[in-house]
Amino acid sequence: MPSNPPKLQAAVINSKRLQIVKETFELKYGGLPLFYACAPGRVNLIGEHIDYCGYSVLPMAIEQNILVAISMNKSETIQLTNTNTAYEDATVSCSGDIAIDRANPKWFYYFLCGVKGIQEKFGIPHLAGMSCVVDGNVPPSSGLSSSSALVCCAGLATMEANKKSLSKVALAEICAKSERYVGTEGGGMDQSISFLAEKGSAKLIEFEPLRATDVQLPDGAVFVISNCCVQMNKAASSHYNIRVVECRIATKMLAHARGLRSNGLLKLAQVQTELRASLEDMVSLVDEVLHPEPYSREEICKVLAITSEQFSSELLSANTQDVKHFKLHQRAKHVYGEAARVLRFKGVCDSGPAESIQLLGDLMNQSHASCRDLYECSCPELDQLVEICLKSGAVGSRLTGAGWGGCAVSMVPSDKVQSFQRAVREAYYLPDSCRAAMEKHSLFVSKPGGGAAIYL
Ligand code: ADP
Ligand code: NG1
Repeated sequence: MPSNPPKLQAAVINSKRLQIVKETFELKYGGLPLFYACAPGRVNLIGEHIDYCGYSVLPMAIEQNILVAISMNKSETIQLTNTNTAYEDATVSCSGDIAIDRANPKWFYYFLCGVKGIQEKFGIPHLAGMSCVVDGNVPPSSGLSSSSALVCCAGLATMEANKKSLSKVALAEICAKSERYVGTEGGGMDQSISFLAEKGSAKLIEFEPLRATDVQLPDGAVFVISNCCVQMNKAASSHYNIRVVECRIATKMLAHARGLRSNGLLKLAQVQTELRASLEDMVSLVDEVLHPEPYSREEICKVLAITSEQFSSELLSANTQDVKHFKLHQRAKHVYGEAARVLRFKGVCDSGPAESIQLLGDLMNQSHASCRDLYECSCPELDQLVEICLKSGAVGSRLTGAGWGGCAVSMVPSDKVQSFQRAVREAYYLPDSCRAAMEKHSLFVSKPGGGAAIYL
């Protein structure tokens, strides 16, 4: 039976935070909110940059979340104010189609993505007006999915305000699709875990069809998140979409080399399915078919027998039109290898051998090396932080989320957590005044949290 997001008592929200949101709401709109929507960020334990290739990932929700206080209004507008004054107020008409300008990403466009997803799902021409206060404590642009938590919160709030009902799976799929309106062609991991998370358990998230399966993490170790303090705003750069596009082109090239009709194939997982091959076979196929030197457009068009115009319109995104070279071998090799590591990680958690912690740590370390060397989505600060985490007692450490900045996640034996945090603080944060100022919110233990909910 598909389940809907729970409706809980607002009293369970941290009282100081609830008070601030309530007071901001009263001050701004002159009344009390009718309900709250809350959606968590996440940390991905393993399975990076493979969701948009069709492969399973293994995240858990974190305690940090986006909380929105809402009441309906009769002004046919969505009014948004943020407890963090760095995010400016916005008022947007909701009596027609919601418009999102991807060329100029603003914070409230993420909120509008969630609104638009619900509008489209139910074909609602005149949405209920909403007055909202947004409050978030997920570090932004740090690989912990602050943007998706905001999209999911908005989707949930819009559903409730317009008296609609949807399962958590449907909400996750709608929000994954609608976040793409800001321009990043994400895979759906973040919105899925934000809705489907359950306290106490990490999840294996599988796609098409979307499902979440509990993964019991081993006793005796905890996951510690550390932020390298370099932010990477995905919508304002093209790093992310370049990788999506490289994987799409690699899909076409592998399908072509194996004589598959490649028309409907856009994801690396689809090539594996068509060939009925193992992930290990796919890694060998990449080595056999694709060369490590970057491919030019001309070479790709020649192999695939397509025009440059077809290449631009069918394979590239709006913000990758000027890219000249594509590293297909390295990207595809990472994807197939990482997909195999996710399955091994789940297998170790399920069978729980005595040496689980070391095995999981090894897989995390291999994942980081692959992200750094093949997928090139790390950065010097993140690599330095991962090294420090390993020297400070972690059995495994890797970048988490999109990368190019943001957070590392480390697996640390429970009895070493305090000495680990002390050592990382001394080696990474204290020597730099900017990092030292951010340390309080940048280095913390994370346990699997619950999913998005409405609070009354
Ligand atoms: P992430 O990995 O955190 O999802 P993104 O770069 O994709 O990183 O998204 C970060 C963007 O999400 C921010 O630039 C901002 O527009 C929006 N955002 C995140 N947290 C908040 C918040 N508390 N309030 C308003 N907008 C937020
Ligand atoms: P973050 O780190 O939250 O920006 C992004 C994508 C995910 C996934 C990871 C990399 C979005 C909304 N999120 O997450 O789908 O591809 O990168 O594994 O695009």
